[in-house]
Amino acid sequence: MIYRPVRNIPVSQITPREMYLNRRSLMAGAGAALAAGMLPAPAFARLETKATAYGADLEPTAKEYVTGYNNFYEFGVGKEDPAANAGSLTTSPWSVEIGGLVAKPATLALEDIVPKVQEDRIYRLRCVEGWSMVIPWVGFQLSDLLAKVEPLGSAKYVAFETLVRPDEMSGQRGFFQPLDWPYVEGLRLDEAMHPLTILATGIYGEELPNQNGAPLRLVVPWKYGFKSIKSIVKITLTEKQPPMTWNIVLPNEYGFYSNVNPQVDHPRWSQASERVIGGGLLTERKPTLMFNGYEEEVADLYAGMDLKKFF
Ligand SMILES: Nc1nc2c(c(=O)[nH]1)N[C@H]1C(S)=C(S)[C@@H](COP(=O)(O)O)O[C@H]1N2
Ligand SMILES: [Mo]
Repeated sequence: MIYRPVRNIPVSQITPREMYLNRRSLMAGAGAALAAGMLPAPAFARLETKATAYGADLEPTAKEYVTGYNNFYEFGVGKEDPAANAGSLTTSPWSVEIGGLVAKPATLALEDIVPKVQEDRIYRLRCVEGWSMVIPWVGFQLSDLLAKVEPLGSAKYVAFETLVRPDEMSGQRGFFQPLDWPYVEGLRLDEAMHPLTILATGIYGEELPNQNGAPLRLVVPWKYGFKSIKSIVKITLTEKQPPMTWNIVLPNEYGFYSNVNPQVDHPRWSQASERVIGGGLLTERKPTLMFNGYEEEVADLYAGMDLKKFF
């Protein structure tokens, strides 16, 4: 995970909250950005959503940063690579194989997974590299999907896998491979069932751009961003703690829990503060909050645990 500064995004391109909430001004903003040659052209379908109180007090990061500064190694290791390369991914049709320790294993088409009306939820995203954004997701609780397949009493964890498709994922081609594919992640079952844990299909009220993990990605807002696995094709309920990509690569640096914690530093850098993406000055930093600001909601999950040991 290499730190690279945001480039080529003038302050004039920043999309304030009111602009994405108002379709007409959004289109005007996109039009101006297009004219300036700043944005890719695809028109994203509007999703049917209902408002929620999640993140009502948060100011979303400008869309250009959320869709232009990404980590998605399947499309390259640079922050601008996913936006440049992910357009080639076929996201429809899409299905997810759900199995393991469940009563009703199934391969479900995306249409049968996603509720007709989803929720708007604004969450903080804190990357382990030390930067953060605020993202207005469209999604639904992972617990709703898991309920459909009926987890067995023996299920203790949930494992996730991203698509492997070298012909469409440029970062999976070539001699140099930064990671082993598929990208894999996992949660404890109680973390997966927590109401804050969602599967997202959109941002800013519209379908996910491919670089953000279309058509279906996990969002676990109290954990470092790499837990929020993109473009999911497989979900498996397990008894044992499943492997996770960054722990396989660097086990001393990235643990299974990876809860955002300003008191537990990364071996190579402090996690006490974060660089706010789109905060105006590239250097703007703010203190990092325990569990990324979701302490009240999730602290109970870790009662009595040594969070330095279980990092
Ligand atoms: N499959 C997959 N999922 C992934 C990644 C990845 O490289 N591959 N990167 C992770 C990291 S490090 C972060 S910070 C978030 C970034 O999500 P965003 O680009 O939508 O902001 O996605 C996570 N999910
Ligand atoms: Mo990240």
